[in-house]
Amino acid sequence: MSESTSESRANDSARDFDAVIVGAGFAGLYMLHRFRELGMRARVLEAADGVGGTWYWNRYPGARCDVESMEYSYQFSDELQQDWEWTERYASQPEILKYINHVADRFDLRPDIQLNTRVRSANYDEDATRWAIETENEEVLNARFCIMATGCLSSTNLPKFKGLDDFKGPTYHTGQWPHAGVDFTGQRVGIIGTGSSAVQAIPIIAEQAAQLTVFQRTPNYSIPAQNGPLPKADQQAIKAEYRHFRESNNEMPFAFGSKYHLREDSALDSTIEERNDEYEQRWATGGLPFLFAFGDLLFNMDANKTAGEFIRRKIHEIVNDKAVAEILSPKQVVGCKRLCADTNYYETYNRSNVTLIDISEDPIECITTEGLRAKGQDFEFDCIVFATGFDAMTGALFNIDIRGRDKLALREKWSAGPRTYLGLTTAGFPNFFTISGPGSPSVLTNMLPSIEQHVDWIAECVAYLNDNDYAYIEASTEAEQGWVDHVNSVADSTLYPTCNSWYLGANVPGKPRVFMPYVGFPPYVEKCNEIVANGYEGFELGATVTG
Ligand code: FAD
Ligand code: N01
Repeated sequence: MSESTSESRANDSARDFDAVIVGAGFAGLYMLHRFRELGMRARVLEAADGVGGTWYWNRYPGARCDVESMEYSYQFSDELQQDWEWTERYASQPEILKYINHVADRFDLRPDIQLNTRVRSANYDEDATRWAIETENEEVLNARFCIMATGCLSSTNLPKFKGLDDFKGPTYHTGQWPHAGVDFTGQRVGIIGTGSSAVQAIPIIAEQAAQLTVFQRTPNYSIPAQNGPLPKADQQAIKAEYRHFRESNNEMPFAFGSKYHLREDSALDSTIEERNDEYEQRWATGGLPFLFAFGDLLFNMDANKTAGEFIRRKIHEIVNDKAVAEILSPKQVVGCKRLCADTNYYETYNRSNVTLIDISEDPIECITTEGLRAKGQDFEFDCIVFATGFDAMTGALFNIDIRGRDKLALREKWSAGPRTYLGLTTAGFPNFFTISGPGSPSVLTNMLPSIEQHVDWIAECVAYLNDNDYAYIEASTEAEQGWVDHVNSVADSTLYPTCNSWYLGANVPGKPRVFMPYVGFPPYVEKCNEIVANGYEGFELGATVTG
């Protein structure tokens, strides 16, 4: 055998894996850990130069989670959850990033994580029943399983504003924030967008900047987070019964908040006074459990209107200028766009250095060398912040040229909207899994338990294939069609599809209007388990070719 052949064989085996996992956020790290436990050889490929995913990229001022830290954390390891100490009710981005790095070290994951590696394509070879995953560094890795842990909110949406490149100052996207941070002191800053990222960033930028101008297309409902230090005693009390606490949260519709009362009655069955008392209490408690105030807020338009009226009244109480308060007052269904949780968001509009520009009727005309032009007026800035969100749920997947059987491209298959079975698999793509993919509860839940549930399901499925000598698993077209119909019909029974949200792809021009996540975490988990109990109902299991 020539030296070069043996060398290339050695390289081949170095590039042969049981699984390639794309993405080193919460999902990719835990998936790697589970493959290791199965005694399988897995490699994580990550575009960034560090682990953390969302929490690596989104370093804008004020970035933090709005699911409480004792809940927005892994539960797979009791030692980990007992050891780790959170400092605030809602953890900040630096603290979450520190936690993820701790997990990577604690479970010795780094040797199997390849950073600075963006995946360009993934092609299924039917004869070999293997995936070839190609990176932008021209490297090809082969694997039996291809797992996309690429994130629901990882592909940034930068609208194609005319003259985008003309601006002479720096521009920043909240989802790709410079690691060194940005000092806005004395600067004239323009910010576009008023979603969750902007709602967190605006109060802090306003404290630094000489002048902050906010361009708002659609106002969002925001509830005060009521963040603060997490008392040690509270943390200890949860740790003393962590398993029970996790179990109760996993029974909640959004996989969090079991310590807050989830009312089941209709908002319309209470008197106006009772209702307002309830909303007042929820406002004082803070954050997303506001939506637990009544059982029908996301199902009954009249019930939802009562919550909308309450929040609008609050905005008018907080914001001194009536005209500004009116512009900030959303008209859509509460919760239909993701509810925000803030610290001093509405209060910030009382500052003399903050100006709100309503662009709901007049879109931004163009970016100019000095700033931007909107409503026939030229605005001058030292820098511009784009808080314009993400091409959610499908964006990161479509950035990769993924091809299954017969070279079918995922982009083509999903051109009219994503089609999955359980949000985990898609017909025509054997041994290909998406963690928190479209058609799963994902972004409608506390994503940590959703991610762990997906990873555990995939790991158990892989173990089942191994134990029973199956070469591959693939969703059937019929099962997939049934699931897509079910996802749509559940969504249509709610108020979610009534406004232009990123859940529907409405924030990205040209994206098909399809409600992508699945509403209902506990029934979903039951369904996943039932499918397994029925011998992977709805899947085709391919037998191994022996010899
Ligand atoms: P990500 O963390 O998005 O990781 C995906 C990784 O894949 C990224 O590192 C990316 O670089 C990598 N990747 C993508 N494409 C490629 C490619 N082609 N090649 C190589 N690598 C690639 N959820 C909650 O439940 N509660 C919260 O409070 C909350 N707050 C959030 C705040 C912000 C600012 C944002 C943006 C999201 C928030 N989320 C929250 C959702 C959050 O995305 C998830 O909770 C979770 O972090 C997702 O983890 P993940 O591993 O699935 O994906
Ligand atoms: O993005 P968004 P985000 N011209 O899509 C506007 C999670 N998250 O980064 O509403 C002008 O919500 C757009 O306007 P409109 C959370 O799941 C969580 O803020 O489309 N404006 C909107 O105001 C969240 O939902 C936290 O009319 C344009 C804004 O940009 C998700 O990530 C924190 C425009 C984008 O808002 C995304 O949040 C941060 C245009 N052409 C993020 N295009 C927590 O607190 C878009 N906009 C946990």
